[in-house]
This record gives sequence, C-alpha cells and structure tokens, in this order.
Amino acid sequence: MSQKKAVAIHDISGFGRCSLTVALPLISAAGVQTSVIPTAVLSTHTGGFKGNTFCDLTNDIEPIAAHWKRENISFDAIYTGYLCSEAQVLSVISAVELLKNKNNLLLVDPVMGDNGKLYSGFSAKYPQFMLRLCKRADIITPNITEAAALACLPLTDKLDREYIELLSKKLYSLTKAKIVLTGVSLQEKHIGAYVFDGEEFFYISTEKLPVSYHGTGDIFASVLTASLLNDRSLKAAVQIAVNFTAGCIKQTVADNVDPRYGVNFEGQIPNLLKFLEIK
Ligand code: PXL
Repeated sequence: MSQKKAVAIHDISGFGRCSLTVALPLISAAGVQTSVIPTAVLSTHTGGFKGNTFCDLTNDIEPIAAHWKRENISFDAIYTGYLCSEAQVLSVISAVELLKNKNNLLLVDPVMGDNGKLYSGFSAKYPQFMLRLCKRADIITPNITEAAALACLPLTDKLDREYIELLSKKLYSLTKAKIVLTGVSLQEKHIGAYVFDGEEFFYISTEKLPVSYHGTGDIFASVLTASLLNDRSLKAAVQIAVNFTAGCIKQTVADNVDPRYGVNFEGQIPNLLKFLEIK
C-alpha cells in the first residue's frame, strides 16, 4: 500500500503549540507524508501574548498549489485551519480548487472563535467567508461558537441535544459536509464531539477537566485527519481524536505550565501510535 499524503494549510505560530507546529508532527507521526502551505508566520498565536510579529503569506498560497498541480503532485487529504483574513480564505479556496478532486478528503477546521466570541481581528463578516470554504469540505470541525456563527444562529445558554442537533442540521444543509461539533458538554463532567454525518448523530465524550488550553482544537482536528488517513471510519477516528486530546490535556495539567504554551502532545505520541496500531 502506498504511503498517504496530506497537505496542511495553516499559519505557523513559532511558539505556542498550535496550527502547523501541531499538525505537522502529529500527522507525520501517524505515517502520513505531510506537506504544508504556511499561510502566515507569527512569533506566537494570538491567544494571550502581546505584540506578536505577523508576516502574511496570502499571495503565496495559490501559486504554491499551482506549482504542485503543474508537477502532478496530489494529496489524499487537504486539511485547513486558522486563516488570517477574508482575503486569505479566498486564496485558500483557489488553492483548494486546484488540489481537490473527487477522491480526496477536504477537512476544514473553521477556526474563528470560542466561548461565544470571535477571535480578535475577525470581523462580523468573516464567518460568511469561512462558510464558502466549508461548502467545499467533506468534513468540518467547528466548536459551538464557530458553528453558530457559520449557521447564523444565536448561541443559547442552555446547551442541549435539541439545540445541538438543530445547529448540526442547519450547518449540514448549508454545507453538505459531515459535521463534527467539538467541545460539546451536555453534562457537567463530560466533554466531547457531537457528530452528524447527514444521516445519524453520535456523541463521543470523555471526562471534562476544569481547564482550558490553547491549541486543543488543532490537536483534535490533526488527529482526526491522521486517523481517517489510517483508514478509520469517522466514528473510530473521532473516538481516537477525543481520547488523544484528553490524554494531552491530562498530561498538561500534571505538567502545570502556562496555558498559553499549549498542551503537551509530544509526550502522548506513543499513545497515538498505539491507538492507530502503528508498530
Ligand atoms: O489554534 C488556532 C490558532 C492558530 N493560529 C493562530 C491563532 C489561533 C487561535 O487563536 O491565533 C495565529
């Protein structure tokens, strides 16, 4: 069997364990040849450090994809994450149009916000640009804040199955992508992913710890991509991503480090290989 190939399209935040500094090691560790289109270079992510540097690579995105196309380079999966601006989303859509075919997977993590708010720097119009990319996706992995912004639905204080399923169905009707809602907590001590594949719903949860770290969404989506490329079903891949992310968070609580430094996924890579039965 030939080795699978993926391309991760994210920024590279030099410090802070998110975006490409997470996607590249995790998907590579899972045995997948992982290429990257860096969309920007930042000194750190934007979640809590002050005065980060920012070098925008929007103008390189489409030419990189066009070069690969001329070289007949193809991918089994395209995985996009944090994108810095509306113009950058449009460039990524152009790159996707060059790299997507009917056999490969496009997984879009529409990173835009959390806890009811968009991240700093994103305008109220930004979610509608991200929706255009989501419409090309096979799978999307929003959290509740991102899902509500994409679907133009108000957020509710009382998160229950009825709301989650309404939100998922609305997003599915807008995108026709499988919806993997992340960070869903229906009971105080549980958190997990609520999935709608267009036919059925399933919820895969784990113990919820009273902590919040940067980059956990990137770990989840990277491991989901890696597991799908290791021929796991969507259900099995979500289970692996939930278990792996929970293991990273547990380890980081034990490490007791600054939450802006991201989570210790490095120490959990042996578990990823175990989950994927890679020897
Ligand atoms: O983890 C998502 C992410 C990636 N890249 C940058 C970010 C964020 C989230 O805030 O700021 C630059």
